[in-house]
Amino acid sequence: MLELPIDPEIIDDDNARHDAALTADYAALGHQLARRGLSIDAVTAKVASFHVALPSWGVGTGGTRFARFPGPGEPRGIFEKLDDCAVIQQLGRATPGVSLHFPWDKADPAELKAKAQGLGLVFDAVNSNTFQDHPHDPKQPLSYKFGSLSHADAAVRAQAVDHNLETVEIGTALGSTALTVWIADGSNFAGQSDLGRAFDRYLQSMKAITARLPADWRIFAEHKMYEPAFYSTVVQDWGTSYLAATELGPKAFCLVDLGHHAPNVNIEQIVSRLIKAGKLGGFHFNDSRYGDDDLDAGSIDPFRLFLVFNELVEAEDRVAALRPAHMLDQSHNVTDPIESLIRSAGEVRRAYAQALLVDRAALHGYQDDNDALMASETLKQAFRTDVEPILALARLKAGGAIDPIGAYRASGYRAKVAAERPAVRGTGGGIV
Ligand SMILES: [Mn+2]
Repeated sequence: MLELPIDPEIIDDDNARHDAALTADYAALGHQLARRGLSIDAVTAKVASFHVALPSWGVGTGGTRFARFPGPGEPRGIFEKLDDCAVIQQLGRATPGVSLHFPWDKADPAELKAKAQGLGLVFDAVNSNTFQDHPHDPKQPLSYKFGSLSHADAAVRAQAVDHNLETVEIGTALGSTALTVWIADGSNFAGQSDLGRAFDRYLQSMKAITARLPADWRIFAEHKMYEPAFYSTVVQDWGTSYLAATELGPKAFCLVDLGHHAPNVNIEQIVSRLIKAGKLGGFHFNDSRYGDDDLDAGSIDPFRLFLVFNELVEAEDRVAALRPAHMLDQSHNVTDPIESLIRSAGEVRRAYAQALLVDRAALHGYQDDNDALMASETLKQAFRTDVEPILALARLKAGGAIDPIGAYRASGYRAKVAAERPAVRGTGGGIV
């Protein structure tokens, strides 16, 4: 039986206040889309079936290199993190999956599974962690200070490989079918590391992991341009990620974290290339202004998010094998993480809904006629459409809230958990 964290009456009461306005707005948008030859109900059905996984580490307050300012009622362990994830899912209905991170989220898999089931949650891709030391993990006594899967010392590499295999083993017990690997390996000084040999060692380690993956599993290589290494990073861009995924074979794919590129890089073109190569594994959605800022999805540049989804929708019906994993990867410093994650999941769905509105036949015609202005205008027409009634109705029909952040605030959940969860030092969290 489901035991959801928010009293359904609170959601019903809040929905009742917005219901008439939503009905009117949905009808008006329906008329507008019908004039453009689109069925609003068909778009709503597609949006309702679109899910994006929550990062377990996202429900705690993150931090910067300088400080972390904890918020009230932070989850003290994975079971409380799952409670918070269930709030996000109950209100927004876009996030039934949770992506766990090990060893941060280590617990008895049977208990984790039972807890998730009781909250109506499932487990998405699992993440390994060899980017920090784990002094309390007897299986990881060696330091990752100078790398993990590409470390010069074979013993450290073996430890990192074993940690990834253990993560897969736990994930298998939880029902996950994908492993995301991000390594912090790299160098801070020219000459510190042999660029070629470091990559060869990474490939060798990833081959050892991939060879032991269960039949139905995929492995995602996540690239990131810099940080914590500032001179060179072993898996620094999509080209290196693609090289690795190609060499590792059919189970290996590239994961695109929107924040892991140089400013102004054309990420939607990278997405297009990876689709073409059959190597797009999934996404970590977030937003950034300068680097790996891990801001809420769509909060700085919603147009870029839309353009990424434009590529996905363009390929949706054309590429049968395309099934990217959608995950959020954010760090929250000045907002309630539950509110930020509700909003981000909504923004990702918004970008998808807008991309579904693009008149593709018209767009292709303008492209073929070299009509740059009208091609651009075709995209802009879809992006300018306020699809909020579609998002709200998809939430409502699935049992969620028309105004999820308003309902969350009305529920008093944060104050309740602040009383139940006294602050502790050093809760697991991070930026990945
Ligand atoms: Mn990431």
